[in-house]
Amino acid sequence: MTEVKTYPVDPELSARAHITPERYETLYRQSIDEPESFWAEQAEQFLDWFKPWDKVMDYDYSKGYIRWFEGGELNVSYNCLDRHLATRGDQTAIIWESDDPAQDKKISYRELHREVCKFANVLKSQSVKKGDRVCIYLPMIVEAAVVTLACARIGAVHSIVFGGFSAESLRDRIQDADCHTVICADEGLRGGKKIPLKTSVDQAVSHCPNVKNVIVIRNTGNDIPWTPKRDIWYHEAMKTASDDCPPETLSAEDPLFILYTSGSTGKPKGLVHTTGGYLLFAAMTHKYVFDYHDGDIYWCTADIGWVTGHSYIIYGPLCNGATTLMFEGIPTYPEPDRFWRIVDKHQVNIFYTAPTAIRALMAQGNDFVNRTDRSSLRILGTVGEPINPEAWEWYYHIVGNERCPIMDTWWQTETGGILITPLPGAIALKPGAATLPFFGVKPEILDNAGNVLEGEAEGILVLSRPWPGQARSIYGDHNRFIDTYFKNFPGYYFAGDGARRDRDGYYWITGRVDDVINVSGHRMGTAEVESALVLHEDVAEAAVVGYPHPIKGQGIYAYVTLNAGVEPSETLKQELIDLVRKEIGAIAHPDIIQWAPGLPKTRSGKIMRRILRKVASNEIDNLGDTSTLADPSVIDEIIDHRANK
Ligand code: 6R9
Repeated sequence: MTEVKTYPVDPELSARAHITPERYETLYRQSIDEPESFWAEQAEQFLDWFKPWDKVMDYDYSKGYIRWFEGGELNVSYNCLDRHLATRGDQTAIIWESDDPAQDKKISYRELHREVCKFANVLKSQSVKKGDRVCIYLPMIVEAAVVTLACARIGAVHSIVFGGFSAESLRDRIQDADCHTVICADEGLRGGKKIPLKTSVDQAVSHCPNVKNVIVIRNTGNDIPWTPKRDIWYHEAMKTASDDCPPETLSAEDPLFILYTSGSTGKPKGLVHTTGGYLLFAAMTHKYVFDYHDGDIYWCTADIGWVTGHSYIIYGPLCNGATTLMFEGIPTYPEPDRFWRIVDKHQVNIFYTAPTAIRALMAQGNDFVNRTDRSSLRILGTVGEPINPEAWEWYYHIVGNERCPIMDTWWQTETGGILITPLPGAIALKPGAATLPFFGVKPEILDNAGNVLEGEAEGILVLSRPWPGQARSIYGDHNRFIDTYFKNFPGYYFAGDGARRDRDGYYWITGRVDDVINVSGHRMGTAEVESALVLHEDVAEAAVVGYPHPIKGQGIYAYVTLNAGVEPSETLKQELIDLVRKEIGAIAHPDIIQWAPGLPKTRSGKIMRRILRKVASNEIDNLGDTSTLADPSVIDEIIDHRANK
């Protein structure tokens, strides 16, 4: 391994940072040695409780049993809104930047509080009660934050579905969580293109007899189909709603939201996050990882449909009383300087985005960056996938002018918040490394047999302690929760990622060790894409793997075996791509389809994906052990016709 460059902590930044190197050492040690007192102190410092907890934490991983602050009572929307009114009622809570660069708006804490209270009353008037699930299918508009916080205010459990998912995916998620209420917009707007959200909701809901209400936000104002009685205009309902809505008292372990994510097998799983621990962890990581100070303008470019949007656009920043920027559009519209123009326009200090966006913008050349100022920036962040050192260096030198440290934050939907990350004033950086664990987080590296590896090592990343933001279950299937995360390596949370620890104890995430791929930072189960492909009547079998893609990180490579007698054609390829778009959404469309008369299988009939991955990556010199193949000739045919030569 060649020596990598280290970027030391900037002393000036450290001098004003919440966490210095010494403080990191002390607090980290306390968080591991005396977790109960550590987390009790944090919970008192970060949150307002209606009633204190009886017990800080309790867990038994063999049962997937995790509890934090049991007996404690609080309300998330109270913590994100009401308690700020006295001191920062007029401060901007959300800066909204439209897809159209000519439009933006600012909403203060007082205004946001009022809107949330009103919409909470609208939900109540539609008989939505504590514990009911509400599906949210919205673009990046201010109302998305309003309705999310309104659910939290009355204790309804939100299930936000990314607006890029198809009607079929939406239907599955509405059904799985048994939502009776759906909130959507007429249309979304991204890069000047309209996204027909209401039409998708109509299609989805036609298979969901339990859905009683669809609340529609007027966004683009275009005509949309309407089902009287079931459909309600948001603006009309809000007109008459009272703005007086006391927050519901919730237990720390009451569910706050469900969020679906992909696994290596089966359908997407609805991870359940609860109230007290989640909010504490989101707020605390937001403050320390980004060294957030009062008055900072903070921008996370994620979509609220992903966990990053939940924790780091809405809950973490608002709980800390921050000004959080919400952007409706895309980085390249109208031009690839859009991010940096927004940074200048709103004087953004903290900027958090995904490696795929950085790579896409890097490919457009430096001029788009250099023609902007960006001097307001102080801290940069990335999330979603490993960042390659070239992209890291570009982000650091070109975007940040060598002034802004980069927080490469490793975490997951399941973890609720950031687990492995640098801290701006405390931890020296190495391009491509997620560096060190956050407080209370204890990573270990295991070999395949589950033995703990010490010192410099590479293997499977697991966590040996619970942390407050950890998911508590999979909605409706607690056994799957246990099987997925706690069975393979008893006593640990199994994250599904591999990692290497270097001699400084730094963690380098090496990517998924299961059949999950990461396309532009979007997590996808290869099994889901395969299930969509085999729905086509001409397809006998399909195997999907990831391959290295210069912008997306990983691209989707599908090997497809057609039924006997079916001729491959470009038209058929397009039909298959359209089918995946329809079943899952555009984010899952295969980049490459290779017709494969046969797939490499073991004698027991298991597809040998390891080999397919190598062929897709054009690593054909070292296919590894092929002795268990039932029919070795299949490989030659697949290699001859591979797409990436
Ligand atoms: C927050 C989020 C989780 C998966 C995770 C890992 C990958 C996320 C990363 C990273 C390397 C980072 N991942 N951050 N890999 N370095 N800084 O992305 O959640 O959508 O659930 O994806 O993303 O593979 O397991 P989610």
